Amino acid sequence: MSGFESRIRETAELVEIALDRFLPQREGPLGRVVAAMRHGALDGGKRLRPFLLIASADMFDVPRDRSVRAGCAIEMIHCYSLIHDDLPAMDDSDLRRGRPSVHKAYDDATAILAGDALLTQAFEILASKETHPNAEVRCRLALELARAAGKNGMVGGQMIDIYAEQKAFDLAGIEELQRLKTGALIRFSALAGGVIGEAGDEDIAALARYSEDLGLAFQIVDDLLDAFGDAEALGKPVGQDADMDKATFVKLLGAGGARDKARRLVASAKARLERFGARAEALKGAADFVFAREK
Ligand code: GRG
Repeated sequence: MSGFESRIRETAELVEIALDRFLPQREGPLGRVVAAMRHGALDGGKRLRPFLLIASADMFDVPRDRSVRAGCAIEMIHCYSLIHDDLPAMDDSDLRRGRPSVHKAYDDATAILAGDALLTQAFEILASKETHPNAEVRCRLALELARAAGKNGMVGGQMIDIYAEQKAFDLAGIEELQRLKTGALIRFSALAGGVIGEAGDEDIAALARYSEDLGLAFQIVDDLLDAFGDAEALGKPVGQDADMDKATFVKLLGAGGARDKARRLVASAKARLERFGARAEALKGAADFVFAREK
């Protein structure tokens, strides 16, 4: 296992333990929504977003107990989006992370509520004193996450995406859609490490530029995996974009063109970190990981 792989695995384990504590099992009807939240959030995924947040916070010597809490908040938002995206009213997907999606394991109403509860708990975590003693920092984290997840971020991107299924988009249109749908949470993740580390504006701006390139590269690789990846490794169906004749980077640029663009973006993302020197090794490793990933 490479140094980077063991590092991302180590943070994934910290996040898993913390998520498990944030979601203690309950008895009775409440227990059902908690069980569905646990199904959607525990034991799965690469935990890339918390990794970015924690690695970025590490550069500013943030105590891990704080950055792991913020990492759980962003992962809860991500998991809520996956639970809702899998619903029959959206992507209608039966499989997620190699397991039945939440509405398949439970039912649609429970899946909607589990997603809603993860979304709200993320803000509860960010607003809690244990995440940061400075109320201004907590407030900025909540503000940035609300902007990234809401109508001018992920939700807006999802809305455009649903519409784009019926309409041909050009490259600029796809980039804008993906900047919102996938990019906004990835951008928040890296930037939030700087916020929780009370970094200066220039450092936070550099993290934002890094994560904007990274988010786009991530999505291009996601399109390549949907076109050419292995469903078993991915733990979800493949070929859905082509089945729906969706405009994707692969459709617009061809496989080679899409891969070249992702490679250029990863190089650019890493160059954005120069000001941090050796402190940025983990974030640079994350950029290489995004390019090389097979799931
Ligand atoms: C329902 C409001 C709402 C939004 C949904 C992000 C999203 C918007 C839908 C997910 C659909 C999708 C597959 C998008 C492509 C990029 C993406 C987010 C992939 C999944 O993220 P990974 O690869 O997943 O980080 P893991 O399982 O590793 O956490």
